[in-house]
Amino acid sequence: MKLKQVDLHKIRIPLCHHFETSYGRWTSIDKVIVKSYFDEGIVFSECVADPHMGYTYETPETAAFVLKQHILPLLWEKSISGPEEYWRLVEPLRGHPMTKACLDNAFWILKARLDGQSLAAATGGQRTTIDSGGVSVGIQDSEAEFMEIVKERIGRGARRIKLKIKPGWDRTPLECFRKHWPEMDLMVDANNAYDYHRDREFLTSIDQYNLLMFEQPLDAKDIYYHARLQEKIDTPVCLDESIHHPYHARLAVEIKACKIINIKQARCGGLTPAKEIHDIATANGVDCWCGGMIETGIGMTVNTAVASWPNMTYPNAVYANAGFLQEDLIDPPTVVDEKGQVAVPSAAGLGVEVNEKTLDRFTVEHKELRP
Ligand code: OSB
Ligand code: MG
Repeated sequence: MKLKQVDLHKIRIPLCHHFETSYGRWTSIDKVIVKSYFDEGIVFSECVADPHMGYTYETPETAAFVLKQHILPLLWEKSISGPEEYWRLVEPLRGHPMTKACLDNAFWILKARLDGQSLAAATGGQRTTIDSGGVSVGIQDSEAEFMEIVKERIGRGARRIKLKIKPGWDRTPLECFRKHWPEMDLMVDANNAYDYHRDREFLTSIDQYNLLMFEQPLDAKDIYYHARLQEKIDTPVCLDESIHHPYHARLAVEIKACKIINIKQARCGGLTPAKEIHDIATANGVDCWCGGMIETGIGMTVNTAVASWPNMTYPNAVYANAGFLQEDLIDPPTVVDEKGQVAVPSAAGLGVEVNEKTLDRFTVEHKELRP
């Protein structure tokens, strides 16, 4: 496989409704869609880093820079056997997993297409449908707005609800939710907003809410204090931001920092390292599920392949973008059926088409990179 050209489409797609986490509010998504021209054909992939610098230090701008200056110079005019060789070439470059992921995934998509396999099958997937967990419920301005949005989600068939929380917006939504839905599957994601010492009272009182998991309560740099917390609570701690390399997964399982890992292939560097993390978790009795970054259907379809892997035990952040993004870029769109499931694409390669006219309409900046 040889790369001849890479086009970077910086896109902005408005959201139908704002989305807020502990580190920022979105009214649109800003991503880089990567169009890779190989000798063997064209592949689309997505860099899911967002501009906030709150989830990670990577942004669409750093992705464009690192691809041009550091990653592509290692690849131009080289014959590369596939994703594993790509990963060996870029792994020594420090950091920037979301940027590395867009080409790791491009190599996987191309390999799957050339082998006549779906991306799911090519990466070890074993399911034809996956459980959709729906979009998470962001931080709201009031209890009334919170109730309205939760009722709407449940009305549309959500089977589990994921709430974004932060200090000052935690007991309010949790108590409100549990008063109305005492039994429903519920989980929370703090996006590292709590401090083990400062917030110990809230953190150690979490079991009373009967949650499926408490996702990334503490700092993104931390694994140790998550282990101290997990020791004190029955609610499974789920790590997201802390796990961005297989090394972190090994460390986390060894010191029992979590019972669950949210596998976001992009946060880990792409499908190659994500698969390694999945296998480390499986071997150590740690459950997984597939999270998302509010991406377009291109990134989300790669996530659908991840969600088809054997140890993905909870509903995944794979859902219909219709009604959430003003428009999506793929055809056919992702659809959730009446059982709350999404079909894993079975066609060779990514398994969906990218609508290039729509891509061009939402492109705010376009760069062509060549050797
Ligand atoms: O931490 O999981 C996260 C969205 C953007 C950035 C980070 C996260 C999220 C989500 C959304 O939680 C997951 C979803 O699409 O429901
Ligand atoms: Mg998270």
